[in-house]
Amino acid sequence: MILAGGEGTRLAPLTSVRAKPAVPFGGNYRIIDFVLNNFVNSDLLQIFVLTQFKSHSLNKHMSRRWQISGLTNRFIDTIPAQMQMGKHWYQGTADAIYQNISLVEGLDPEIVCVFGGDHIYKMDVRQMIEFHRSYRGAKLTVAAIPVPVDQADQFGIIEIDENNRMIGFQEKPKKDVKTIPGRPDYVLASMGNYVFTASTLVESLKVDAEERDSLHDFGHNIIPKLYPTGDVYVYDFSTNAIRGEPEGTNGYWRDVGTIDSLYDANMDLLEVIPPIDLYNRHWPMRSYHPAVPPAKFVHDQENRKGQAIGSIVSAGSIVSGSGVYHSILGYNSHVHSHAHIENSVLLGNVDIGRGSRIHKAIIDKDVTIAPGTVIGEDLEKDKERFHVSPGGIVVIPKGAHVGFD
Ligand code: ADQ
Ligand code: ADP
Repeated sequence: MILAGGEGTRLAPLTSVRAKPAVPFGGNYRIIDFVLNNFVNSDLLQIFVLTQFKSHSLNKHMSRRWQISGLTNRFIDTIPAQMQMGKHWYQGTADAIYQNISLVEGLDPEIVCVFGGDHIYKMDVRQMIEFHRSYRGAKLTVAAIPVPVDQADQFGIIEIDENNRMIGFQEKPKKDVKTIPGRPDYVLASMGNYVFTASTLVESLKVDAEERDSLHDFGHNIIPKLYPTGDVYVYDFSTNAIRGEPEGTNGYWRDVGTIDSLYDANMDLLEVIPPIDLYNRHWPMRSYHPAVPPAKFVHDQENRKGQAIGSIVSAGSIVSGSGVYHSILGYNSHVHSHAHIENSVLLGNVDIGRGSRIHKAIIDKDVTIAPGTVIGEDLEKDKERFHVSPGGIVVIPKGAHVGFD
């Protein structure tokens, strides 16, 4: 069960038009492709993707690339919120699963994975399931990773004993945070990925559904109630190993919940040895690819070079008489003569006019930038027109026509 309904308000304006898992990432991908590839490459192919808010873009993406159904018992089904249990949308993540519990019961599985749909990482899910199975009587296993203590209020914070058993859990604590023994600057954070023994999941959700003051949320309600039974275990994600990934990149996981973290994770892909290798043939990264021509780099009429350095350029793009540096260009990005693009992410179908200069920007799809426009050099001025993140990233919303007035 992939939870793909998050509103993603902190990613506005990119999420004003689409759900967070549908936000384009890394030139060719959408955020949800990472978790889906994790399951497909782990050969786990009974997948429900639960959607709720602003799901049109996500649905389109799912049906174009990820729909499998038909002759076998393998499927990826996108499930919209259907008010199965009365006239209300999903109250919380646990309620999202509860409202679809008949899908689980219909398959009568031994184990159910409940994973978030909005993180950038590679995980061989089989290794986590094997870990869960290795503990007799395990009811739930939660994947975890160390994060700096100043981010503790964004995550479920875990305490474990020497046998990987969960002995404490605080959802997004504001104070009294338990740091990792011997590492006072770090806490052990839940990745929001759960492997449940199926009977435990069904039972816990049914009990929770009856509780009036519950938020019906895994982090707030289900886990705190379950771990005191002594049968909840914690999987150290950094032990997950994938063949062909660069050395030293184990444990790379990014919660791209804010503009700055989304930007940073995109920039990570530009490193010479990136923490996520999109070119690893042992872990193919599927996504939807429109039928567009190859990327092209041309000299303009004045014989000025069109070039991209330290960058990722997706198909359909043309860089003509202009320079693209340390940037990611999504599909059909057209960069005209004399333009200069640096440290930026173009999500696709963007037209950058002649002589424009773009620095540290995220430009959403279908944007046209007028010739001679400057973005990202005077942030005070940019703030009058655009969203500028705390880290100084200028975000141009989808469909904008910039600089034509
Ligand atoms: P958050 O990510 O803050 O914390 P939440 O906003 O509930 O938790 O989202 C969890 C997942 O569920 C996301 O993938 C989101 O897209 C999805 N989701 C949210 N509302 C949904 C809905 N109504 N329908 C369908 N899907 C929905 C959680 C845990 C923390 C943990 C972090 C790790 O609660 O303990 O540390 O994830 O990021
Ligand atoms: P400029 O960057 O000089 O403002 P354009 O972006 O309009 O100009 O085009 C520059 C060059 O890009 C053209 O000379 C042509 O070689 C190439 N080009 C433009 N459009 C296409 C296309 N649809 N298919 C292939 N090549 C194209």
